[in-house]
Amino acid sequence: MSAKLIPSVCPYCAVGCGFYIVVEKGKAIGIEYMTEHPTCEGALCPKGNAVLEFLNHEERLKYPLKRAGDTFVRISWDEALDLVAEGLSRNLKKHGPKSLGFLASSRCNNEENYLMQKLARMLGSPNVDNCARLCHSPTVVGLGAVFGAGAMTNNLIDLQNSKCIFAIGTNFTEAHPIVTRWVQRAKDRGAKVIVADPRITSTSWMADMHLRIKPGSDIDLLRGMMKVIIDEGLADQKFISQRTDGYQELLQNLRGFSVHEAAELTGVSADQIVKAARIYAKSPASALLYSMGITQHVCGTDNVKLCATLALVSGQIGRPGSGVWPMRGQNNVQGNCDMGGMAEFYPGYKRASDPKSAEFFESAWGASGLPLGPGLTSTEMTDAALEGTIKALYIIGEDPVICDPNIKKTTAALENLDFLVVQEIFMTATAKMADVVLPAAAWAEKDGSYTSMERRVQWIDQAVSPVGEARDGLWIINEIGKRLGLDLKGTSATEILKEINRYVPAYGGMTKERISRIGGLRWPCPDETHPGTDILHCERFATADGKAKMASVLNVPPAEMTSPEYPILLSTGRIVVHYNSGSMTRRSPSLLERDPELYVEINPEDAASLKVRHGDVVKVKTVRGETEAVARITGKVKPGIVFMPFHWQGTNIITSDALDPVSKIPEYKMAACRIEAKS
Ligand SMILES: Nc1nc2c(c(=O)[nH]1)N[C@H]1C(S)=C(S)[C@@H](COP(=O)(O)OP(=O)(O)OC[C@H]3O[C@@H](n4cnc5c(=O)[nH]c(N)nc54)[C@H](O)[C@@H]3O)O[C@H]1N2
Ligand SMILES: Nc1nc2c(c(=O)[nH]1)N[C@H]1C(S)=C(S)[C@@H](COP(=O)(O)OP(=O)(O)OC[C@H]3O[C@@H](n4cnc5c(=O)[nH]c(N)nc54)[C@H](O)[C@@H]3O)O[C@H]1N2
Ligand code: SF4
Ligand SMILES: [Mo]
Repeated sequence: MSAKLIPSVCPYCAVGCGFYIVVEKGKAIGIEYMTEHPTCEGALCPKGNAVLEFLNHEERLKYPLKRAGDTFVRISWDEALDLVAEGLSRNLKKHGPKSLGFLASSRCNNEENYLMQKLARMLGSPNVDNCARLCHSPTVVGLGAVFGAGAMTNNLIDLQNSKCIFAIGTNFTEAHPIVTRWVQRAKDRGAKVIVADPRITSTSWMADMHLRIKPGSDIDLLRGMMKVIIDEGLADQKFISQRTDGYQELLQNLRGFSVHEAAELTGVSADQIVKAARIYAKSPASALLYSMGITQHVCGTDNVKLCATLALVSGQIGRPGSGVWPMRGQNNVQGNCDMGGMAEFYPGYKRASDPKSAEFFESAWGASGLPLGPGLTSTEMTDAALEGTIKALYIIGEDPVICDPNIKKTTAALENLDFLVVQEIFMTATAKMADVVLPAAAWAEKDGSYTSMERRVQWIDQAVSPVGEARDGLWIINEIGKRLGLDLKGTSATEILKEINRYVPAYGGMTKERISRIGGLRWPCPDETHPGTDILHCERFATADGKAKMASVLNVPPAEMTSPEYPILLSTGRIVVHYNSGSMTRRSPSLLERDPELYVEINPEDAASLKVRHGDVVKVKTVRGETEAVARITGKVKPGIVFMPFHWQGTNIITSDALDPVSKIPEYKMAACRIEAKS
C-alpha cells in the first residue's frame, strides 16, 4: 500500500499553518510541506515540524481510567461514562445546575466546543469557559466594546502591505513564528517596525525602534503617543468625526498630560515617543499588533481599548495593511469563543445575560429553561470550588494545575471538588487530580474545523485512527449527554457544522466542502455564495450604530508592587520551542533538547549583587511560594526585572492571581519576587 498525503492544520498556535500528514498502513509516518497554504506557504516553526513526536508518543492516554487511591486503574468506556454521568447528576440533583463547571478546550475543534457548551447549558449550567480567559478575554470584551467585534481586523498576509508595524506586548517571532515572514516582507518593502517590550527579544531584534517600556505602563505610552498625534495635527479628523464617538472625552482625558510625563512614567524617552507616534500616524498604512504583554495585567481590558483608540485617532483601520491584529494564542481559541465556549456568550456572541439569547437557543435546540449568564469564568470557578459552590468540574484539554496563576490555590480548589473529570491526550498534572480520566483523540485522529487568529476557518478530515481506545470528543460528549437524558443531536462533526451554519451567522456559508479547500474561508461568511471577509470595519463598525467607541482611560498600577522583601519584578511568558503547559512539547525530544529545563533570566548587575553565576540553580520566591530555576545571566532583562517561561510547573507556583475586574484575566506579567542563591 502506498503512502497517502492527508491535508492538516497545525495543532499548536493560532497562526493556523497547514501541512500534509504522510499516512502509511494507517500510521502517521511523516509530514510534507504545504506550499500552497496562503498563510504559511509551506513554512512551519519548530513545533509544527515536531507534531508527530507527540501524536505517536508512547505516553498517549489509551484507556479510560478511574481513581483508586493514589493511582488509576483501567476501566471500560461504559463504566467510565456511567461514572461521569453519575458524578455530574449527583451534584446536579443535590446542589443544582450552577454547581457544575465546564472548561471547553481551545485545542479542540469548533464542533467539539459547540457541543460542550450545548451540554453545559442544556444541563442548566451557565458556567462554561475556556483558556481565552487567561489570554485574550480583554480582546473579546475590550475590542468588542470599541469596534463591536473582538477579532483581528485584517489578515496575516496583509501585513506585507503595512508601512509601519507597531508591535506592543507581542513576541511574535517566538509565539507566532510564521508571522515573522509577513513582517519581514513588509520590512523588505520599506516598512518601519516599532516594538514596545520591556525585554530584548528576537522580535525587538527585527525592530527599527525598540521602546523598552517599563512593565505595566502601556497606557501611559499610548496616551503619550496620542497626545503627540493630536497636538501635531496628525489625528485623522475626517475619520474621527464620521466614524467614531468619544473624541471630546479623549481630548479631556489628555488635557494637561505631556509627552515628558509619559516619558517619566514609561522609561521611554520623549524623543522616542514622539518619533514612534509620528511614524505610526503618518504612515499610509499602519498595523498595530498586540498580545499578552498588554492583556495580562489588571488593566488588560483598558490596555486593549486604548490600542484600538490609538488606531481610531490615526484613522489606521479598515484598509489594506491598516488595522489591529490581536495575536490570539491557541489553534482554536478564536473558534471556541465564536462557538460560545465562554461565560459571557452563547454561540455567535449572543449575550448570555440577554433572555433573548436563551430563548433563541431554546427554540433552536428544542430545550427549555436554558440558563442566563454570565456564568462563572474559569478564574471565578476556582474561587467557587474553594468556597464549595462549584462541586463538579468537567475539563476538556486544559491543564490549570500548570497554567493557572498561583496554582497552590487551583490545586486546593480541585481537591475540594466532589467530582472531577478530565478528557485529555496525556496524563497531565490536572488529569492526575481527576476521579475519571477520558482518553481523547488528538487533532489528526478526528474530523472537524478550526478557526485561526485571522478568522480563517479550516476543516480537516481524520488522518489516522485514535490510539488505543481513545475516542473523538464528540462521541464522548454525546455519550455523557445521553446518560444524563439529553439528545445533543450531534453524532458527527459534519452534522454539527450544519447546526453551526444555522445558528452562528458569521459561519452561515461555511459548508464542509468550502472550508475543506486549502486555506478555508474567513468569517464573516453569512451565506453559501459569500466569499468570506478579508478586512473588517471598512465602511462601518460592528457596533449597533456603526460607529466605533473611543476609550478614555488612565493607567492602573499593578496589584502587586515590589517591596524591600520582594524587590524584583517577575515577568513570565513564552519561548519558541515550548508550548503552554508543555504537556506536548516536553514530550517531543527535538524540542526538549533545545530547552530542557526551567530557567530564570537575570540581569548581570542583579546577578552580581546576588552573587549568582550563569547556570546556578536559584530559588525564586514570592508571597505565594517558591520554586527553583537555572539562572541565565543576560542583558535581555533590565536590572530589577527577571523573566521566566511558564512551560514547567514551577513558574505558576509563584505568579499572581490578581484579576482585571472587567475581563477577569490574571496579571501573569507582574509579581514581586526575591531571588536567593541555593545554599
Ligand atoms: N512557542 C510558543 N508559542 C505560543 C505559545 C507558547 O506557549 N509557546 N502560546 C500561545 C498562546 S496561548 C498565546 S496567548 C500567545 C501569546 O503570545 P505573546 O503574547 O507574544 O507571548 P508572551 O511571551 O506571553 O508575551 C509577549 C511579550 O510581552 C512582553 N511584556 C511583558 N510585560 C509587558 C508590558 O507590561 N508591556 C509590554 N508592552 N510588553 C510586555 C514580554 O516581555 C513578552 O516578550 O502565544 C501562542 N503561541
Ligand atoms: N505564568 C504564565 N502562565 C500562563 C500564561 C503566561 O503568559 N504566564 N499564559 C496563559 C495563557 S495565554 C493560556 S492560553 C494558558 C494555557 O493554558 P492551557 O490551555 O491549560 O494550556 P495547554 O498546554 O495548551 O493545555 C491544553 C491541554 O490540552 C491537551 N490537548 C491537546 N490536544 C487535545 C485534544 O485534541 N483533545 C483533548 N481533550 N485535549 C487535548 C494538551 O495535552 C494540554 O494538556 O496558560 C496561561 N498561563
Ligand atoms: S507558527 Fe503556530 S501554527 Fe505555524 S507551525 Fe508554528 S506553532 Fe504551528
Ligand atoms: Mo493564550
